[in-house]
Amino acid sequence: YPPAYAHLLTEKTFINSMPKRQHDSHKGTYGTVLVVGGNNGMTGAPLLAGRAALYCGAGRVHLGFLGNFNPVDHLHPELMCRSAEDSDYISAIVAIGPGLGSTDNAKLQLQRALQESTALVIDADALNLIASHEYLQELVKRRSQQDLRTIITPHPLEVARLLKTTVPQIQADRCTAAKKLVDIFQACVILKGAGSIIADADYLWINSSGNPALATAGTGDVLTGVCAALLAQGLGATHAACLAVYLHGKGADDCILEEIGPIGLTANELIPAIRSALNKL
Ligand code: NPW
Ligand code: AMP
Ligand code: MG
Repeated sequence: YPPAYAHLLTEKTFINSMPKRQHDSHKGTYGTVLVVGGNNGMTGAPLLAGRAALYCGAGRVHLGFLGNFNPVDHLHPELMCRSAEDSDYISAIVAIGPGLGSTDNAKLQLQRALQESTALVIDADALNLIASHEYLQELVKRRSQQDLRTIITPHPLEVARLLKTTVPQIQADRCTAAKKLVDIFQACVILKGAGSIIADADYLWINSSGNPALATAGTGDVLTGVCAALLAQGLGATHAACLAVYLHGKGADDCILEEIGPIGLTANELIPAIRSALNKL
């Protein structure tokens, strides 16, 4: 059972919670997202995160690759592709981890993201690197002392690596695991999986949307892009994390009800469904 202090995230939680786009606004108003990842063999992960950021309203989206990359995403030529080394971390909301790998360059780029970005989403291989390098863990904590927005988005195995335990131990008491991560990293935590948990120093929420169609490669990378887009549009870390998780699940619920059915949803087709859910709030 969830503890007494847990709140349930439903559609009602988010009525009017997204700032309206102003008439005289421009792309600069809605922030720049930089997704860092995509080592060889995992080029798709930052593409999914970047497309999700674009569809969720970020003003500009850059992708910084660690491996070989195609300079144009022909399905989404709006995305600006470079090498991670040549990317500007200072003026962007950074999302790091999708397909990042664990090379020395991956560590270096993660260190840059932790030190240079004003707002940061940490996912996937970036979390695995933090689990095995104490100096990176220290850099995560330091961000909270500087009041910089940080969201971490582990799935249960990534949590087990961070807390040096096993997936069954985590799943047996997910709320306590989420709170432990908040204590250690002093960041907003999304503990993913059915009934995703969002926790910060003060509150804990359990998401009501989503279904097992999401159990497919790349859906976590999409969630990372949604979080980054909401941070880019000025939401606080916890607000962005809660809304991103809710919309991600709602998009999947709409897909299975409206056209696809329970089997075979792809991460890529989830993205426009999340956009529809966002626009219907
Ligand atoms: P099992 O199978 O039960 O033992 P990894 P990854 C567990 C990139 N990607 N409840 C489960 O373990 C990512 O961004 C690239 C319980 C599962 O097999 C990363 O950089 C893509 N257990 C990199 O690949 C698309 C759960 O964790 C294992 C759980 C590796 O990421 C795919 C997987 O964890 C991918 O996103 C749950 N709810 N959820 C691309 N197109 O380029 C997960 N597990 O070994 O950390 O691997 O998550 O696939
Ligand atoms: P990742 O493992 O990083 O690709 O992330 C998978 C995403 O899909 C996370 O947002 C999970 O919460 C979500 N997900 C996976 N399986 C389920 C499920 N059975 N029910 C609801 N959401 C799920
Ligand atoms: Mg993932």
